[in-house]
Amino acid sequence: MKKNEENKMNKKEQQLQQFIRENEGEILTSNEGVKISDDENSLNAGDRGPTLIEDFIFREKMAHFDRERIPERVVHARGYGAYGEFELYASQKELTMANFLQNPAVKTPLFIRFSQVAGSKGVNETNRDVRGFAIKFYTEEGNFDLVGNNIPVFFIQDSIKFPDLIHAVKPEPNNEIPQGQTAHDTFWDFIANNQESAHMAMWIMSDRTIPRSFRMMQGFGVNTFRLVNEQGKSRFVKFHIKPVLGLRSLIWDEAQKIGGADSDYHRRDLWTNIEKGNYAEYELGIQVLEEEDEFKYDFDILDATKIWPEEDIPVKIIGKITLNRNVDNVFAETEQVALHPGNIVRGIDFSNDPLLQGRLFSYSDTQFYRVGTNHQELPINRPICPFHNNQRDGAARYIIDKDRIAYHKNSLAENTPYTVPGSKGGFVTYPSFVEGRKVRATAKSFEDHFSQARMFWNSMSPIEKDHIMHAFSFELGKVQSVSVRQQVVNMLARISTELATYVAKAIGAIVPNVQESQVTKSSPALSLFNTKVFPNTLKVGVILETGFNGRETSYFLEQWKQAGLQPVIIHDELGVVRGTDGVELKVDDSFLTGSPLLYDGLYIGAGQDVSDNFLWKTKSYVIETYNHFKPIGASKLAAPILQSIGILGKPGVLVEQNPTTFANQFIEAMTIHRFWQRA
Ligand code: HDE
Repeated sequence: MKKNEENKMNKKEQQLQQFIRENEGEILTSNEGVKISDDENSLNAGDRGPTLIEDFIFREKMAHFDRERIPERVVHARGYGAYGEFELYASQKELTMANFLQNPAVKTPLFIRFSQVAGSKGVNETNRDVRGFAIKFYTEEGNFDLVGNNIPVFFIQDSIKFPDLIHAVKPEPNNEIPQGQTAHDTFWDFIANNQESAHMAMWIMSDRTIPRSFRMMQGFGVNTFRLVNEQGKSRFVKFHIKPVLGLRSLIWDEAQKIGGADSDYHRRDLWTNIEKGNYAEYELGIQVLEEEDEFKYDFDILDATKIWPEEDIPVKIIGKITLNRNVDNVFAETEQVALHPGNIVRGIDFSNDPLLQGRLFSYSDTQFYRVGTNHQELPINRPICPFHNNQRDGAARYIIDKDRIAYHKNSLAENTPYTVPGSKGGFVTYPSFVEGRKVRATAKSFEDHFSQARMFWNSMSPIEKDHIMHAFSFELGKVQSVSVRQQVVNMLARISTELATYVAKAIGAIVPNVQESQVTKSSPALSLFNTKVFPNTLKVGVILETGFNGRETSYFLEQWKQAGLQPVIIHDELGVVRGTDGVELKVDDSFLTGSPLLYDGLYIGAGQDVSDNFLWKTKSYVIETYNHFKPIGASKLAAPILQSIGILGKPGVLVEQNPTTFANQFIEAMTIHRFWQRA
């Protein structure tokens, strides 16, 4: 509990304290409390004889171990979480009676679990995939879960198709290949034959699905919800989460290779930065739509394959989320957390969005199966406000309800626990009007699958378009079925001829003679390059050879740290590296343990004499960094290395002339992060 030592505990942390056990320095016992004298030898009949069944110590230890795993989530299996809090900027009383959105002085504890959708629990973390962005707000009036993704739209419109989508994206069942990837036949077959996916397909082929860090990606509630105020007025709402550091992504070549260099890349980034006090920060925003404007747009506001363009319906920023504490135990907290879009509080309500409606069943259903009947009692899941009801028993019941009465209505306990009306804080469903025949049908207003896909394409910068074309070419290039490849190109041709032509050429398909979408609208907010970015927490690999300029390098390191960058000292071997002026620096990574993939930029400080090994390794680091468009800086003595590779004077390649100017120029280059002109 690092953060607690510094700050006062919030209510959730106080609650968790009761369940935390520390074992260091304690006597080893069984779960029944019996002190154990030997934990290494089973009880045998003679020292070469069989184990005796009476060995209760062995039996308990092994039986518990045999049951250590619970089923992994059927989707979003690999995930990583942290605690934090939400600060409201100003009361949202006008819009909602949600208790946690009333008073800016009250901080709401929360837990976030980031995840990958398709892979199993052990999948590498830089695969191209949607990232889950799910928040549990522990409000004073119960838990509100915002179970979102880092992409604002979804593949399908009706949740009954979710099992089909997931069967298509998961590894193919006959050979269980490929793990956590969309680059295979069944996935693209699904997309081509369920054309409502067209818009989402554009998003997942963009750089959004290979984020640089959980701390540098957006979150979206995706579904349309309602906000309801004290006067009973309801408005439609979409939730947004925007990272304070801005948006950054990996590039595809890098993402694939990082999978090998560090398959825990994202969790390591989050965990390490929180440990260092570089807390992850985001702002919570809402798009609010008056009920009377429900039919004002050329898309249906209940259709989860559509965004509400920010230029038409602005995002109002209402507060800040800070992740400031790592979990103590990943299983107890991150694995057992049960996030559910159906967990809403007074002041928030559902819309008729058919994707949301089905989700409301699925999450708690899977949690009853995955975690158990009493999953809501677990420390990570229980609310911070009092909770009382007549639900009883079930496997692993933890609470001991003392009362005789477990039914409603009763006279023996004066009908307690008692219900309260809306005016006293009871949850009252918003009485929206519904009418219609029972039908299995999709609304006509859900039929346009291509306009927003085209708008997304129109909104991309040339670099982003290039990446999307490349991503489609890669993914479809992995598809074996010529027919599926062609079907996807046929679909792309309805979005953009330029896109379809590029991809068709790359994968040996033909461009069909269909009309591309005529939509000319764009939404600048969709481009990754239109957010303000900061250099903070980016990593600079600092390669130093013995005899490097001690005084100048120390100055650079100081300046870069002050700008929020994280220098990592790299040398042939671990230990220390010695420079001039008596400067000695601790080596963080050797060429062997490090990798140019893991730094956001590189600086090289050479000495008068440069060993062949240093030259060789440095060159390979520089070439990889250059190919990934990242900044490269060099001391005067190291400049010949860059010259020998032929990159002196190229964009984002800086050689020190004057220490002060160089330190600053390098910070600017790190802020830019990618020098696409090199392409
Ligand atoms: Fe989920 N989803 N989902 N999903 N989802 C689950 O619930 C489901 C959808 C999302 O970190 C499951 O507890 C259906 C959209 C996240 O624990 C399951 C549909 C969005 C997480 C489930 C969707 C999401 C899940 C699996 C179609 C973005 C991880 C384990 C309507 C708004 C939460 C679990 C965590 C997890 C069902 C679509 C986000 C099976 C039926 C749209 C972030 O219940």
